[in-house]
Amino acid sequence: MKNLTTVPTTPFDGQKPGTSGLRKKTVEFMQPDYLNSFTQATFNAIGGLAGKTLVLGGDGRYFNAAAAQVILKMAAANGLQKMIVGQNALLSTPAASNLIRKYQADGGIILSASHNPGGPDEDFGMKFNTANGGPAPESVTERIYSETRSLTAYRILQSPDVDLSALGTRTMGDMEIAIIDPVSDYHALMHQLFDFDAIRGLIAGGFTLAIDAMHAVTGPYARAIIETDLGAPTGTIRNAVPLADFGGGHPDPNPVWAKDLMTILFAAGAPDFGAAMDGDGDRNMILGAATYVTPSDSLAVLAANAHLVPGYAAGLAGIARSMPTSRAADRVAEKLAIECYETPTGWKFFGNLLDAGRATLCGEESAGTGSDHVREKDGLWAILLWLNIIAVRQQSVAQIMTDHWTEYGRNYYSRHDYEGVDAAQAHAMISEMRDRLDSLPGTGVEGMTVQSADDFCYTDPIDGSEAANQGVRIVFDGGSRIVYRLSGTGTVGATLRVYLERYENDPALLHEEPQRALQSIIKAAETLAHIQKFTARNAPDVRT
Ligand code: VG1
Ligand code: CO
Repeated sequence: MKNLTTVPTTPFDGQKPGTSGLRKKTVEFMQPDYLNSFTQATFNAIGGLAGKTLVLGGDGRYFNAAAAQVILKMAAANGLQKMIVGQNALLSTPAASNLIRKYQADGGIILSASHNPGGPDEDFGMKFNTANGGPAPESVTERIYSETRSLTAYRILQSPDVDLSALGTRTMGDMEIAIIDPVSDYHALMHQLFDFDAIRGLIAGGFTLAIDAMHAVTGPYARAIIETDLGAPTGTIRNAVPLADFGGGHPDPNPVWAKDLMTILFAAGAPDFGAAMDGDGDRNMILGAATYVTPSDSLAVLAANAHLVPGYAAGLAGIARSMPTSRAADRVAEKLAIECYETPTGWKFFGNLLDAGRATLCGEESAGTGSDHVREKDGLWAILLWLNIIAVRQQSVAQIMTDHWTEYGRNYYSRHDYEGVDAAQAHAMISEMRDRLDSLPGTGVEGMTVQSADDFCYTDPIDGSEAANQGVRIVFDGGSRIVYRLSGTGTVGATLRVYLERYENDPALLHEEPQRALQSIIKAAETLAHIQKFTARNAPDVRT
């Protein structure tokens, strides 16, 4: 190939993918050869690119477009046959997953640091998805990391940038580049799952919505589907234009970062339904008028009602949730007499269960819900599933929640995050807890007795692979639970996540304020782990 260069390089430290790809400060990603080295390591780890097809796109954050050009030139130099790219290098994570599956690509590269803020002083990220459309499993990310440790050179084509703003087919060297509309294939997939006429009727009947795309990638998707197709008024989608810095916010759909939306939904004359999605479109927050639905409850409600929706009318094969996610979904699975799987944090652990047809719905407490329609969590899908269920049940979000808790009881739930704390201290806290696990069962804390204490170790039921040290969990008599784990997506210091849960089925106690309902669990979490001492904080930064 003409103009092909092989550039010598030396390994960069710390190119180890975390919970969801490699996530670093943007300046770190932009230093000479950094992106190139990680890209070459990824290509090497999957056995080269000759004759293959990949999908490429990102969430539109700062450096997205420039990084896409580098990856194209490197893919061409590495012998890729075809790259399917979203117009302007944009693709939501679930849309990328769909494209990989639909066009039987060999995998895909998603440029995103998801819910982390973007911009020159913020975060950038890169994820590799495999041919099933899902995040690379640990066996693959380990291979990528090991390639980064021994890399001596990368290959790149000296070529002008490709204009990614116009749809159509181009070539670069011997590689074909198909520039496609990022929305249309995803939009078609949604039509296969949902009753659009029913949702259209709901909206035409006066049901009002406010959807916050948080200046991230889902704006164009939500506009095409919810405004143009389903008939919601223009302006229903807020912050709908993707911006390189997400307007200066964290594109994280929770009550703290989507505060403006919360205010609207909790004000007089609030819309009937509210939702927000994250940077790369895989997370969702669901709200009703004066109602916040915790992600764990959302999974349970969706599982209990999915049969009302065409795509799931045949019922669910099983449910899967990440370990720290509340056990509300387990109660639904029990009633449906289907399996409920408990996996480590991170969507990659759902892939085998979905591929094997063992689970239909999956969810995480961090605002991720999805199904076997793709191999990623999917924010807009979750919104449409809620809307379809509401259209059938003709009830408000608040009424659906009350009915659910009356039937199943309520798993009060909250996550407390201590962000950017001293990493050594955070690790010391976890390791001290680990050392004491064996001595905890039978002891009393804040009036409760510890029933079991362990560090979650997962054995994949399909391929037998193991993932150890996935979070310290303390379970009390009566089913209350505390989980401690360190984030694998942060880029500064360490982030400690403390997950708190208590089950309640007294009909008179189903509408408490969650922080109050969890008071003794919150105290027990401090008593057991000395969070204040290790984090040097007297309160969490974020409570969701
Ligand atoms: C967080 C969430 C986890 C989610 C991951 C990626 O990971 O807790 O549930 O799968 O982000 O989501 P961690 O390791 O920081 O707790 V996303 O939307 O950033 O791709
Ligand atoms: Co995300």
